[in-house]
Amino acid sequence: MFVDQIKVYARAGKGGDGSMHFHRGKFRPKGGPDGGDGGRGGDVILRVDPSTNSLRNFFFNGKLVAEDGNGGRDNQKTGRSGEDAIYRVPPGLSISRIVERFNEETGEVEEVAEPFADLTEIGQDFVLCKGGKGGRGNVHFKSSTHQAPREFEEGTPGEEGRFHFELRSIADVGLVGLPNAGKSTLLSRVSAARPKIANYPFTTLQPMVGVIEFGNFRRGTMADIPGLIEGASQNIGLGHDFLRHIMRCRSLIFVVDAAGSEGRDPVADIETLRTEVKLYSTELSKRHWFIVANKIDLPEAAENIARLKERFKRIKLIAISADTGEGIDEFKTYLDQRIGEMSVHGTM
Ligand SMILES: Nc1nc2c(ncn2[C@@H]2O[C@H](COP(=O)(O)OP(=O)(O)OP(=O)(O)O)[C@@H](O)[C@H]2O)c(=O)[nH]1
Ligand SMILES: [Mg+2]
Repeated sequence: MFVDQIKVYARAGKGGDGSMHFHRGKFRPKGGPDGGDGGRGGDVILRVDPSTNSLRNFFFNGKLVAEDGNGGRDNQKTGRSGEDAIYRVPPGLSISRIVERFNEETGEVEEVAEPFADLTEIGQDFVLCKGGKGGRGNVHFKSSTHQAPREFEEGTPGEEGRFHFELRSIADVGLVGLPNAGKSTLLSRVSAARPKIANYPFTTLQPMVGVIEFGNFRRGTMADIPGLIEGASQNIGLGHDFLRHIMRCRSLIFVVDAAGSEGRDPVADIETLRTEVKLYSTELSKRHWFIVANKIDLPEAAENIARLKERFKRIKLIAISADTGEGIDEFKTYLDQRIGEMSVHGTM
């Protein structure tokens, strides 16, 4: 299951109370105050980590709680601090705080989601809820006229709240294909992105997103994703990592080497890719997709394209050469139109 939005409750640790204590030595039964301070409460921290790519860790419980600080101790010792609770979240997490607000028109209290933070920077630590401060012990309340203070402070509560987590998509379209199909070449052809291109499999190991300008201020985003191989849905060839990136694309382009280089069969290639996507997630397999038949500059392509059209009759197919630029105008026109429809309907 792919969880891309969820409500959570988070509470940071309470600060420990200050201590009320008087020193008791062997020969000084009534010593001065020596109650130490309480320790601070732990923070609830979100750590942006690209190796996680869903919110499913939060799904079963939905509670993010950090440890309370310990109370102060005698001999002016500070209580132990509560431990921070660190949760790993995927990049692109958008957080709103759920607050209650009085609606003057309806006269009712209603819940609204206020934008709170967008976490995009990899490795970033974001304090969602700050831990409470430890209270001061009675040693701090001593003065020349007040030798035996019984005052101490309580620790302050940690911040708490309810939040809405939502995982934003990384791109309008994602390029899905076997290694060497020409995905990176296509991205570099239509955007300013400069992914590495080479004649060996798994050249691309991290997704890269490029912006495509369609003119008239219209633009779209396209993600180049590492190649999938047979068995990807069982994590062969790092398949799970790559499929998780594909999950974050609103629609998919299946890129195939139409020339069938190295003895490949483009029809079988698309079938393999569709199978892997479906095995990984039925939701993903229902997303809008179309085929880009690449490498039409090579003579073997024509016959294969006829076979592809025959096998995938109802699927849009655009034939291109990412290398020479042939067919790229048609590709961009179609993509512009699809992305436009997507923003109207919310989905393709
Ligand atoms: N003849 C021809 N070669 C192409 C075309 N597009 C890409 N290639 C070549 O195919 C090889 C693979 O291209 P890439 O763009 O790196 O392929 P990729 O799909 O990104 O591969 P991975 O990152 O390994 O998944 C390179 O040698 C490209 O020059 C094309 O339209 N025609
Ligand atoms: Mg590549």
